[in-house]
Amino acid sequence: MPKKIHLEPSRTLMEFRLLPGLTTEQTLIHNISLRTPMAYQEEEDSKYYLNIPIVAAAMQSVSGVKMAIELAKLGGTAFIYCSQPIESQAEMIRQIKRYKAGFVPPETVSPDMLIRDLYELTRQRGYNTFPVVDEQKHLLGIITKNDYDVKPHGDLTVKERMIPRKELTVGVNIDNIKQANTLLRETHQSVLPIVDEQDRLLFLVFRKDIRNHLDNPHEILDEHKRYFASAAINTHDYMERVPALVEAGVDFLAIDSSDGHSVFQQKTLEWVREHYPHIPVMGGNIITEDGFDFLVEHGARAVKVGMGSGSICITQEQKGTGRGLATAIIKVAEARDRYFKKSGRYIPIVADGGIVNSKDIVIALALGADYVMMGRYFARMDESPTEKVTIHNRVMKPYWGEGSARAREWKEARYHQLIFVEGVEGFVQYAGKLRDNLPETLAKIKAAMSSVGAANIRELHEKAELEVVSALSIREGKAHDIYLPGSENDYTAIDWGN
Ligand code: RVP
Repeated sequence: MPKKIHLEPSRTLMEFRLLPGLTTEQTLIHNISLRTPMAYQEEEDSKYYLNIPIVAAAMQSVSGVKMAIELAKLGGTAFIYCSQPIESQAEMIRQIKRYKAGFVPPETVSPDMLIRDLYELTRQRGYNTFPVVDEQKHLLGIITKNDYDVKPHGDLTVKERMIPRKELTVGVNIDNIKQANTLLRETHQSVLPIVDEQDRLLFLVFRKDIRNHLDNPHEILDEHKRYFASAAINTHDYMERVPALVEAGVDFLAIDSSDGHSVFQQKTLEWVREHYPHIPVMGGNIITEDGFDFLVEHGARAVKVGMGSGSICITQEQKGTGRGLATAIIKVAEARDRYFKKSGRYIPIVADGGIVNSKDIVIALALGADYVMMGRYFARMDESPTEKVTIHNRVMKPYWGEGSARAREWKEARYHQLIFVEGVEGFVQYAGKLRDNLPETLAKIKAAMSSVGAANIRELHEKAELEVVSALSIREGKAHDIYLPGSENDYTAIDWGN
C-alpha cells in the first residue's frame, strides 16, 4: 500500500476565482501597496523587501544582467541563472553591482597624487570625477577633467588643481535621491558629494543619474545604493560558487531544483548558513507541507513552491511527480502559517511555474503566496537575453527550460547526467519593453485587491474568499455569443437565436 493516497484532485490556478469584498477609500487602487517580504530576516532590513510581488526565473533565456537591472529598477528582482560557469555568473553579479544606481560609492584619490598619475587612472577607469580625501576619508575637494590639462599640469599635485571643499555644496547624511536633487539643482556642480556628520565622504550623486532615478520610485537597492542582485545556486558546486557570488556582491540566493525536498538542499542550506549567515537562501522547489518544514528547519529563509507546472516543464509527464500549483500553494501556505504561529518567524513562500498573467498572479497571492516567480512572462520582453526571430509573420523570442537539452548542455559537460530531459525548447510572442508591460499587469493586480478590499498583500491573505469554478463557468467568463472580427473565435458556435 502507498503511504497515502489523496483522492481529491489537485487544483490549478485557472480553476479559481475571487469573490469581491468591501472596497473602501483605503483600498482604492492608488492606496494599494504591493510591497512584500522577500526572505525572513532576524533583524528588520528594508533591503529584503520587494516593491512588486514578482521575480524573474533563474533561466538562461530569462534572467541576464539587463533583466536584473531593469527589474530591480521597477521593484522586483531577477535570479541570475546558475547553469553557467561560476566565474561568468559572478561576473554578471559584478556587472549589476557596478551599474550606477544614483548613490555611487566613490573611488577616491589622495591630495598628493600627481596629475600625471590621475590622468592615467582616469584612462584606466573610464570616468573623470574623483573626490579627494585624507587618510580618515575627510572630504578635501573634487577634481574632474575640467580642472587640469595633463601637459602643463602633469607635475602638479591634485590638491593644487582640485575644487576645494569650501567651494563645494555637499549633502550631509542624505539617502534620498529627491533631497539630493533639490540640493544639486541650486548649484553649478555636476556631482554632489554626500558626507557624514564628521565630513567623511560616503557617496557621490551625479546630476545625470538623478533623472533616471526619479523615474524609478520603486527600485530595490542594497546598503551601498547599488542595485539588489539575486542568483541561483545548485547543490553540487556551492562550496565554490557561493563564495564567488558573495565576493561579487550577491544579496540573495536561491537553490535551483525541481525537487528541493532533499538532503542535498539540507547540506547546501547549512553550509551557507554557517559560512555566510548574512545572505538569505531560498530553498525549493517543494509542493508539500513536509517539504516546507524540512527546508525551514535546515535554514531556508524563503521557500519556492511548484513542481511540473511551468510552461516549458515536462517533469510531470516524464516522472509522474508534481501537483497542481494552486493546491501546492494552499498546502504550503498552511505549513507557513503554522510555523509562524509556533515560532514567530514568517517565511515568505514563492509560487513558481505556470503563472501566465495578472489573473494567475492574483489567485496565487490570494491563495497565500507572498510573491510569484515567472519565466515565460519575462522571456517575451526586450530585456531577456535572447534575439528576436520571425515565425509565421510573428515576432517571437526563444524560450527554453533549464531542464531542456539546450540548457543542460553546460551541466552535462560537468556532471554527465543527461538520460532524459524535463523541459522543452520553443518560442514566445515578443512583447516589447518590460517597462511598457509591467504597469498593466500591476494595475490589474491592484484592481483585484481593491475589489477584495485588501490594501496590501498581507490583507489579501486574510480577506480573500475564493471559489472553484466549473469549466462552463470559465467559458461564461470570456466574451461569448458575439462575433469578434479579427479574432479566431468560432463563428459557427454562436447561438444566433433569441
Ligand atoms: P513559466 O513561468 O510557466 O514559464 O515557468 C517558469 C518556471 O518553470 C521556472 O521558474 C522553473 O521553476 C520551472 N522550470 C524551468 N525550467 C524548467 C524545465 O526545463 N523543466 N522548469
